[in-house]
Amino acid sequence: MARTTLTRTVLAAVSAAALFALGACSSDAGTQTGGGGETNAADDGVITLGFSQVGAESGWRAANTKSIQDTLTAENGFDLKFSDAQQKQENQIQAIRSYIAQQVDVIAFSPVVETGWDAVLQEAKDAGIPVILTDRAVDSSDETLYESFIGSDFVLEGEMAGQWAAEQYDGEGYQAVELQGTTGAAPAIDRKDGFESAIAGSDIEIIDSQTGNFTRAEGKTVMEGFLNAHDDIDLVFAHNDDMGLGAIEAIEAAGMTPGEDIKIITIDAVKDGMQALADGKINYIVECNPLLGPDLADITKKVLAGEEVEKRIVVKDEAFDQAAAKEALPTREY
Ligand code: GYE
Repeated sequence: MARTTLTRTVLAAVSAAALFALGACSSDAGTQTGGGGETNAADDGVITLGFSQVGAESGWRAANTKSIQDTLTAENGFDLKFSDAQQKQENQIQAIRSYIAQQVDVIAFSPVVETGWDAVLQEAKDAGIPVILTDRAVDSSDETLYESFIGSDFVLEGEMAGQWAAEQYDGEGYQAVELQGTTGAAPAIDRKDGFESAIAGSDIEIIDSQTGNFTRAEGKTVMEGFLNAHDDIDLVFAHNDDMGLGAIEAIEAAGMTPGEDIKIITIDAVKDGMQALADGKINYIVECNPLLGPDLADITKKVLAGEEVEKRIVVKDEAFDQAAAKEALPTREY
């Protein structure tokens, strides 16, 4: 996995600046050349990047936004335009169209859902503006619509969660409920698939599964519904920490002990989740690393310098049980 180093950043900035000096006409927000091919940053070497974020739905998202805003700074040669889509695809499409109209140098975004992007990505391509996907994938047959996709392997995350569940609980006849992420989002689709395939050989059975939209509030409400509808829930698989934290509140309100009466497995490993794991309220967390800013900065500079970039950059994730969470917590970055 490529990580930005100071030397590489400086080199990329220098080569990008040389390229701009050769080819670009002047404009405040950067100028396209070549009628649909290359894009150059402005003469001053500042890279204008338009970023359309999913929303502010979770602790993971907050850490991801911070990483992007802390990395794509003026000191690092960026003019970051940032917008929050509040988990709505139409807002993201609007933001991308506005970045195209502003002739930014690069557009980056984390697609709220997988499908429905071809038209707007084609518009960016026609305008000669490269697009970089971060965090979530698009489902498109045309891979030329984006330069690179940086993010975790969500199927693997679901598998890691399911494998641990099967190792720990197979043979107990556990009844599980699943709190899914946002309907149609890559991490919701992939984590569900990964978990299901990993528990397939065990006697763990998923008796109910609904979306909690990756938020703590909806995780709590959906868990309340599960507890009302089912007498015997042994295990919760939540597609992120926040929904698991919402489920903890619902379980406690129902007079049960999370982590004991009902076991909980989540994904993300952000601070609040790790604290609940260390406190014994969650049983296992698969990490999803949100610190994508440095990779985004690195890839952006390479793309603008005309360098080859990898189409897919997979971010590596770990997993934590309760003992590992206690050990890791004091030095966690997010
Ligand atoms: O797991 C969740 C967030 O796309 C990987 O989105 C991301 C997910 C993350 O809301 O907490």
